[in-house]
Amino acid sequence: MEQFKNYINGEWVPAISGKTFLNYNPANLEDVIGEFALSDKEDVEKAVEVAKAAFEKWRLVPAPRRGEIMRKVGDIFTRRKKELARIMTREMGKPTFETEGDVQEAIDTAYYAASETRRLFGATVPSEMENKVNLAFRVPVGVVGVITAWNFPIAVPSWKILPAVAAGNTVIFKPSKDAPHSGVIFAEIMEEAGIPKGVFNVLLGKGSMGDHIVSHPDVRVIGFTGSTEVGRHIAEVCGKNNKKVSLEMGGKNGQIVMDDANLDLAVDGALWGAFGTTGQRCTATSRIIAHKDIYDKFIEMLKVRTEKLKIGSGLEAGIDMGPVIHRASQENCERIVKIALEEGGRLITGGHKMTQGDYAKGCFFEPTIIADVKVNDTLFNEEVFGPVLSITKAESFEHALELLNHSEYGLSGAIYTKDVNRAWTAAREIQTGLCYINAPTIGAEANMPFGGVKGTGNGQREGGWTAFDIFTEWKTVYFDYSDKLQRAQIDNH
Ligand code: UN1
Repeated sequence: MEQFKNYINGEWVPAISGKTFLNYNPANLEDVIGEFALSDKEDVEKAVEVAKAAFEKWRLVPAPRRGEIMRKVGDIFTRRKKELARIMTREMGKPTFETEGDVQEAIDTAYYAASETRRLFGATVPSEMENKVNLAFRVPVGVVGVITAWNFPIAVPSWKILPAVAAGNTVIFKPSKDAPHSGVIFAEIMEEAGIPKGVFNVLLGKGSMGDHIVSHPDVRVIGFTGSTEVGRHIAEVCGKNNKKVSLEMGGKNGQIVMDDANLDLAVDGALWGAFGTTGQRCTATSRIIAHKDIYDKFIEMLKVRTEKLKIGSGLEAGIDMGPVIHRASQENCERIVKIALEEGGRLITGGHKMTQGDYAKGCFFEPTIIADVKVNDTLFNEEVFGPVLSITKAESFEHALELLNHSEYGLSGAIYTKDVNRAWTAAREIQTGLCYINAPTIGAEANMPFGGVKGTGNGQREGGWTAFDIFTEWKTVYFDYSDKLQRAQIDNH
């Protein structure tokens, strides 16, 4: 069986304890991907020590030169895109056209980070005194801990790792235990691009190891994508230790379909938003809020299209939707469907685990639609992270907005309408970090701020120029060339 190691200080090393764990293909649990280093506290200590030492040199490398490495990272991802997509699909399930998109997002992020190293603008500001100039510029923070989920195993890590490294920080990356091979790939690519020893390190392992990264006093920033429960815990630990932290957590994203919408387009959007990535995106569409005048028609149109989706291993050609990530997730989909029906939901299609023939070997769940879901029902409120979509009837535009905003989360929201006034009103009123007009709730681009309000995040934004706010601090410099003592707030008043 293939063995996969940690990447620390430019070396491939087993966990200090020698322990390992296995990872499986969710489309076929008989397919074992490999044996991975199971890191623990000692491995974290070693990685932080080297990352801390490497920071002292890396922070002094001119940013545009750091950017040259980012550009090479983009070139290597481009060269390996198709090959990597198959590796990623094997370990996390989504079809290869999607994993290719995942790699493309990292390519876009790499080139963006490279170009940003020639900007990283600061400010010069007039001083209130003579012969004095005030400046503010960005400086790297130190060692950054990156902890991510498995659903975007290359793209989401790239959103954090590449701006962090480009800005002059050093990184310890803990990929998800369900996508460790992608973490290994990230290290291979950084190594080939010429990243200096210790600047980028990968520790494979489980959640308890992530805890040691979060609580280590020399890790100064945490970038996290994952569950709300874990994110809240991380925020507490970081709060106690005065660490910067960026959290990207749950979502319960809604798509409004108004009576004047282009219904074919709205169906396309719902289908892709709800069942793309098997509903396992933090941005996935999990609630449709449809105006009463098109409610029945929309449900019928969506049902017909949903039943045509081809389900199977994402490694096969022509597959629209792969498995969910593991058995527990399959059970969870089954549980939530049962509750939704008990609470009065109407099953339109799907609703079951797929257990016939080859499906039995994997973790497949039918694309599921449940209509007549009410505002206080469990399915309307609980994040599923699977292919289970609810549909709720809205009496009016105002009611649709009210329903959409009825959520503890606030990541993404969408509206389909041809009415420009309603579209702009919705863009203002929808309480989410991402808002789409006539487009699905998924599909963020690498050069724009990404993140959510309410229970989804903690006010930070990854993506685009805003990612650099997470991974830098402002340094204010007062440069006095008057050759005399000038007292602020006193001498000029
Ligand atoms: C995620 O699900 O964690 O906007 C990220 C999108 C993708 C990123 C999703 N570009 O759906």
